[in-house]
Amino acid sequence: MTTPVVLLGAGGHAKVVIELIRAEGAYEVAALLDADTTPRQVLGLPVIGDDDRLEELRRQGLTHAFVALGGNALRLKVARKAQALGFTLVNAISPAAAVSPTARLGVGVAVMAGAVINAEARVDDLAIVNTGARIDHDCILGESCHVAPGAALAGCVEVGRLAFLGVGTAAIPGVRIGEAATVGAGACVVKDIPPGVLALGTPARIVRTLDVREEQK
Ligand code: JB2
Repeated sequence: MTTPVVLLGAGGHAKVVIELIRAEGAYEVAALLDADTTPRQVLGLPVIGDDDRLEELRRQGLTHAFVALGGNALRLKVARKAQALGFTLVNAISPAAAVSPTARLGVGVAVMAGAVINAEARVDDLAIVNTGARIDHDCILGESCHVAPGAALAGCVEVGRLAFLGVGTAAIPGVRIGEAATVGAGACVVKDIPPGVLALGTPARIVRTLDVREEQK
């Protein structure tokens, strides 16, 4: 018996999440809600409206949701709305990911195929560990952060909430990446990155401070 789940978001990230949920088999996507309500299907599932329909779906008895939006701040905002309406956030963990039994995962977390999460790592609510990302022992991934495909974090790295590490980012043991910081694709982080900055290159250097309104992907 599978539990129906509402998916918030119907873009590229949602496609990946739908297939994760199908592969896991514990949940079944019952409906897609998206800001763009143009009638369409995503992987055979209809978009039935926008987030304003959440309340009605909750009244109809749906209890579980997943926020499949890549933007970190947006994912957090929409998740809070769903939780306030009484939805339980589920995780979407690929059966092809290797998650240590001693790792601790929050709720609303996405872990894509090929990702590795090692011993006693902590992955907070709404984090994305994308395809093939490697998170070594004792790392801490903050709320609604996103570690993009192929990133490699050595042991004890801390990623702040809402931070984004681009494709192929590397980080040496124990470095801390601040809240809402963005590390550009392919950068190598060898010392702490403060909150709210864009850092690029190898070794990663701060390029500028990010505007708080800049949406991170
Ligand atoms: O408030 C919202 C909202 N705002 C935009 N609520 C809901 N339910 N949906 C919202 N959207 C919708 O998010 C847009 O109408 C659009 O359909 C979708 C974003 O789609 P897109 O493909 O641009 O991005 P994504 O968030 O699905 O995926 C991004 O992040 C992933 C992690 C992309 O950068 C992907 O390439 C990446 N893998």
